[in-house]
Amino acid sequence: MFQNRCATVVHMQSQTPTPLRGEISVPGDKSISHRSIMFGAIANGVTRVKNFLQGADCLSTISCFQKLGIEIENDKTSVLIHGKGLHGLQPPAQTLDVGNSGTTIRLLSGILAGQNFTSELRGDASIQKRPMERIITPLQQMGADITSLNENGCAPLHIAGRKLNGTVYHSPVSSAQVKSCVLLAGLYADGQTTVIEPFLSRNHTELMLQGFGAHLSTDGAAATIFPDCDLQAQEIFVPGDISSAAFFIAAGLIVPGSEILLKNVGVNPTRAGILTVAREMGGNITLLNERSVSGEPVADILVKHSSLHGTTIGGDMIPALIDELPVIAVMASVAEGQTVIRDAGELKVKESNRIDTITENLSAMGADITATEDGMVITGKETLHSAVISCHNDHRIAMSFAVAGLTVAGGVSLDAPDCVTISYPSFYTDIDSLRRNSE
Ligand code: SPQ
Repeated sequence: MFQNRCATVVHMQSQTPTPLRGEISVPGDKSISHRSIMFGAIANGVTRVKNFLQGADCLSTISCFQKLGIEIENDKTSVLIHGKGLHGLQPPAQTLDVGNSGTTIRLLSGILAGQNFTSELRGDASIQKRPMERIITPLQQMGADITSLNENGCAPLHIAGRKLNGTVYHSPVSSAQVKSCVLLAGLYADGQTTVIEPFLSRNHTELMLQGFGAHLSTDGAAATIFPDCDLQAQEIFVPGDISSAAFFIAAGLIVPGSEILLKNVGVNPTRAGILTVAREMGGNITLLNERSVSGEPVADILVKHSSLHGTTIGGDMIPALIDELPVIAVMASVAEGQTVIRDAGELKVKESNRIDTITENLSAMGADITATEDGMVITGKETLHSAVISCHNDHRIAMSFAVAGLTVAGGVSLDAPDCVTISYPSFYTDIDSLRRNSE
């Protein structure tokens, strides 16, 4: 059984792994949940959000906007945001605490840069190491007064809001957080603002802002926003998070005898790279009941245990699966042959340096993995072995290695199992329910 209250997650009793069988609905999408609060707060009227992710990161976003004078009611089945329009935020009485959430600090900075008041943003130990010059540079190009209060250029941030000017920004990284920060600042600028990325990153901001009535156009990896449009409140149903579904896609593929139906998962092509890669590796994955919900493509995903083989992942595929690379690495470590992951240097600046934390932990489990400057090379083995996993308080590392543990006799021990609450509070319960169906 899984035990999520203590520092161990143990796959016990039998020497053969227990299959995962049955259906689950993973929680709401984290990226869309954050954006629903932010855009609802600066829209006119009451935005109602269903299937909102009640994870720690999204609760940090709610708390920041409450401190900015927005009334938000969260009864866990729906969230009501009493929006006050583009110019309705109030000066916060205290520092805004984003916790562990990169999305909150980067997108919120874009909004705060154009206000007529000053604010400060801080976060936890991980946030204080994540790069902020990637948003400071374009915001300063727009005339913003934003500075890092940390000698390493990271949070805390100090923002003295003021009128901004429109710009054309060529981002050196494909990052939805940078793009969204600049587009949100563009709402408060004189003239239009364009962001151009090397490769298109997740496009929830563009789709949702258009849904809220913003004047925004896109052309490939470029997005342009026109200022001073009025946003109008929306009814939003948040689809299941494909980044959370990814753990069960991987588990379903690599644990013998498994068959899992994942209901109501967002399959936006800018997020769904794991489906392409898993199929390229020989994964048996079927999309059922494909439909559109609140402007986002959604499907049920049927996954069956499969014999996987290695593949190469890089270039424009990376932004569409950046958060899934830890669990893809786990899949690769038990696939036949070699998997090469390149162009993924962004992994180094997530909640942990994920190139290092994946390599450290897969090596501890006996995998054949070599870290490279921008990725890793993994040669699959028939089996891994039990190990103690250093999560580095990174939710995606914890869940990826919980999945790796499902394939080995004796399972794995996680040193920080509770960090999954950042994005998937019911993760262990969902694994338990699928394993119980095999008993
Ligand atoms: O919000 P945070 O902490 O940055 O979360 C992560 C994650 O693994 O959950 C990254 F560590 O997701 C990011 C993602 O990597 C969420 C996100 C978004 O909602 O816009 C975009 C991606 O980051 P980036 O820097 O590539 O834009």
